[in-house]
Amino acid sequence: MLEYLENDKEILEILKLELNRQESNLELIASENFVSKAVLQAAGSVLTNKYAEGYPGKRYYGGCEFVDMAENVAKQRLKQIFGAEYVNVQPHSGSQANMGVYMALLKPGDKILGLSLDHGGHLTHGSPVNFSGQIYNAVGYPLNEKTQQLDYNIIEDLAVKEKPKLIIAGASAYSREWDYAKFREIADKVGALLMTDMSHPSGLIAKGLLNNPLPYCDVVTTTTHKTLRGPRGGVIMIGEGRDRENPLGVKTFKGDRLKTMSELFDSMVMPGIQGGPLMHIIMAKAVAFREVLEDSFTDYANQVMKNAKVLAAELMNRGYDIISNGTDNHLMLVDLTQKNISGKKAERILGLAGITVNKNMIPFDTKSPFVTSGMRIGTAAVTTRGMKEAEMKSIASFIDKAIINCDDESVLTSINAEVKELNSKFPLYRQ
Ligand code: DSN
Repeated sequence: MLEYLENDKEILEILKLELNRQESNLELIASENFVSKAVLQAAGSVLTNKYAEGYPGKRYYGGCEFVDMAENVAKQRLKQIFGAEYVNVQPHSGSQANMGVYMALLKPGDKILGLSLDHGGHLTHGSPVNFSGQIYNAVGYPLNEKTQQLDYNIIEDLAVKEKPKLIIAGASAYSREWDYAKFREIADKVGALLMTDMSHPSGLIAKGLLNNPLPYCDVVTTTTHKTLRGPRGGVIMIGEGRDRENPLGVKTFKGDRLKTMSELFDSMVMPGIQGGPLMHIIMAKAVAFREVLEDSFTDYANQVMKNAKVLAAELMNRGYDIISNGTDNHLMLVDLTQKNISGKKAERILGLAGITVNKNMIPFDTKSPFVTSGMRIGTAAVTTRGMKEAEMKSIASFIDKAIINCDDESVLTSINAEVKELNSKFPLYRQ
């Protein structure tokens, strides 16, 4: 496909550099993955040309008969994956999906309760630097300091004290399972709505390897590009039998008081917060959803989790503290305090060794978010390349060697060569 860029050498060169980076580095960022060539083809298709504001059968533009078909296929496949009664596949991102939900259900100033950002939560779950913390009155629940895990007593006590309108489950950097039934119980006790943002583990939930929040929540959002391995984007879902009357009586921008949550979500995503949907991305979401429905995706998701467990165990064997002592999903948070290196420096020197991670705050971190005491590691992308337990052992040893020799550039360069050698056995797009 690169031949069409021959006339734009400047951009062609940048694209080749990025392709080469993805092929030759070890991608351990927990929120990233590599899409199939089929997803790439749909994302790069002529559907990018089409304006389709509205929804299938109710658009503001002519010529939408075929993009309507693409959106309907995406919706039907997504419903099948998670057992959803209602889905909206138009949000451009996870943030847009969450914004659509909040603005549909809440009024400015309403209280929301989500996992604190510095304990693994997400920006859009109430961080003061994000719209969610500016428009709404956000309270964060912490992890238990001793177990470094969710503590339902703490969450319940906070919910009782704060009486939020909306409780948010889900995280960006939390490696353990969620008890959605317990969250439902807490939400019911205080009369709150319950939302889960399952962006990180949704691909694992899709195959029944982790608890499914849809039967317990009023609404569930996810991005489509992490463990779900689709194009960048977001979706909103309501589980079977869970759509209900506009719970808090919020009105649309037009002043209508819509009848149900699903009507509110549709109206809030478009025209409320977005204009024309990205129809090429919606078609790419449909392609990815079909891949998720295949049996081979169960093998993939299982391997992602096995790989994460092995990588965590191998790092712990080498004296690394893993927050909560392990992982139930695709990621782990490494506390680097004992290794006398900050997350910032670890990210930089691992980069020199050809290993891509992100610095991350650990619960009760004493360092700033720009420095941090930890790093987050995920196995979704390397598993897509076909890597298994043996390669996880090599990766743990590369990481350890790089951290031990963090000030020795020649060692980092030699690890980089070993990383390239390993990756050459697991080609991505060049096969
Ligand atoms: N930036 C994503 C992550 O890394 O988890 C979430 O938005």
